[in-house]
Amino acid sequence: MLRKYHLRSRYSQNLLNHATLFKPYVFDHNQRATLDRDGHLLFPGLLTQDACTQLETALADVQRQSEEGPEDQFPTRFAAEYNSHLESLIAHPQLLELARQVLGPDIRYDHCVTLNRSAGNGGSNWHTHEYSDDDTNLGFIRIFFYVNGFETEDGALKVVPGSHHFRDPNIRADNDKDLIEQWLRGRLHPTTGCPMRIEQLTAPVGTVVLMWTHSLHGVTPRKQSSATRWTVVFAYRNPGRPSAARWINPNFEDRKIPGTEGLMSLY
Ligand SMILES: O=C(O)CCC(=O)C(=O)O
Ligand SMILES: [Fe+2]
Repeated sequence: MLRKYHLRSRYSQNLLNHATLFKPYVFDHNQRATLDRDGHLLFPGLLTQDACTQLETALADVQRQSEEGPEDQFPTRFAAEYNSHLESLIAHPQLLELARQVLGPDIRYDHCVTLNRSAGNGGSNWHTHEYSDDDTNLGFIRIFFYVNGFETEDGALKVVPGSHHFRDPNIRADNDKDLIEQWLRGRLHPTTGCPMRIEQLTAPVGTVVLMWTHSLHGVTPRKQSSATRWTVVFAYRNPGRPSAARWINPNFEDRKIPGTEGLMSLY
C-alpha cells in the first residue's frame, strides 16, 4: 500500500517536472547586449502563476526545515536537497534553456539557495562573487526567482550596472555611502563611459533576474510591516574552475536525478 502511494507520488512529481515554469519571453541579441552591458537583466513577471504557487510552498517548506532541523545542516543553502520540487527544477527544460542561452551548451549546476526575507530582515551589504576572475571565457550566472516580487526599500535588489566588467570578487561595502566613497566615486562604466551609479530595482510578482556573478549587488532591509519576500536562486556556470559558491553535498552529486546527467560535477 505504502509502495503504491510512493509510486504514484513519484509519477505526479514527474508530471510536475514539465509544468510550465516561464511565460513566453524573448532572449535575443538585444537582451544579451543589455545583460552584458549592465551585468543583470530583469524579466518582470516571467514565472507563471502556478509556478509561483508551487515555489512559495517549496520555499516555505525549506524555511520550516531550517527552523526545526539540526543546527549542523543548512537547508536554505542546499535547498534543492531538502525539497523535491526545487530538486526537479535544476533540470527543468525552460530553466536549462535560459541558462544555456546565456552560457552556451556546456554548463554545470552550481547551487540552489533560498533567499527568503521575512519582516524586518536586514537585507544584504554590497558584495560581488568570485568565479574564474581572470578568464572571461568562463561565465557564472545567477538566476533569481523573485516569487512575490519586491518594492523599493523593501527587500529590494540594488545593483551597480557595469560593475561586473571589473571581475573583482572582493568589492564590499556596508552601505551606499561607503560604497560611493570607497569604490564608486569617479568611476566610469568600462564600455559606455558613463559615470557609474547605484540602481535600486523593483520587481512585480514572478520576476526573474539574470545576473553575472561579478556584478556588485546588495539588498535593502525588508520592512517590518511586509510579508516574507519569497526568493530562490539557481546558479549555473561553465565548467573549468573551482567554485566557492558551489553548495552540493557529495551524495547529492552522485544521485541520478533525471535530466541532470552531465550537470552536477564540478568540471
Ligand atoms: O536576496 C537577494 O535578493 C540577493 C541575494 C544574493 O546576494 C545572492 O544570492 O547572491
Ligand atoms: Fe550575492
